[in-house]
Amino acid sequence: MRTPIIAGNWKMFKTMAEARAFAQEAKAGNNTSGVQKVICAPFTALAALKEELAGTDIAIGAQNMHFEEQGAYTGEISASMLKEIGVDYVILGHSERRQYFNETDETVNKKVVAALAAGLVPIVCVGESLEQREAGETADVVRAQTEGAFAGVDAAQVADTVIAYEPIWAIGTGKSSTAEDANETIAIIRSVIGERFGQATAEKVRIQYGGSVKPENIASYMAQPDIDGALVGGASLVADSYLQLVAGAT
Ligand code: G2H
Repeated sequence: MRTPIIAGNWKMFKTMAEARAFAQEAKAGNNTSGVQKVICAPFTALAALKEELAGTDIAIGAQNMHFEEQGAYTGEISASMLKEIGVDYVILGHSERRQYFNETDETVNKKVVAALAAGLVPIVCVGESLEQREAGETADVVRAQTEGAFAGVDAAQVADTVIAYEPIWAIGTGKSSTAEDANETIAIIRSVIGERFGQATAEKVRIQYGGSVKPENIASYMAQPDIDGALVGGASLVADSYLQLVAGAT
């Protein structure tokens, strides 16, 4: 059995003070077990969030990192810098980064390799655009992104990563994919992992759905056999809402 994982993706929201306030509320109401909880915050809020969440089972994650260990890369952050402040997860290849910051399957792959080498768990995002979906290309797109992201990675390491299937047309739009459609694509991603890395890896790797997930619809996704949790943007910004999502994942 795979432990469900509910990861908040705060994107470019919340100051350090706001992150502390969230953490205090989340800590006070955190009474669901059996779900892995992660908050992926902006870099500037990570240390404060870690401090506030010390002693809880809520882990912290970053939303990006550079693939090099160090160097003349102005404005960038490395995996070991994240690890040093207690970060355990890192979102890689989110569609917003692919769209606005020129991330490619190749850079995502380099980041996956670097994150794993530093002991971070990558949350690798894949997903098709509306145009690709309408052209019937969903399976090909998620296959290429999945194979690209994990090229050259050991099966044992792939098994411990998290994949987030986020159809681009469902992100922040209020238009969520139906649970059945999301499950169908997630099953394709799982079969790609199986072909490349073996059945045991496919059964172990956790695959989340992401895109307009809310407390009201989380249960429908969790009822699907291949969906192991959610990567949640907007609805993860309020502590009570995040905790409802966690409760809905059990
Ligand atoms: C998709 C998701 C979080 P939202 O990007 O990764 O955001 O839940 O706001 O659609």
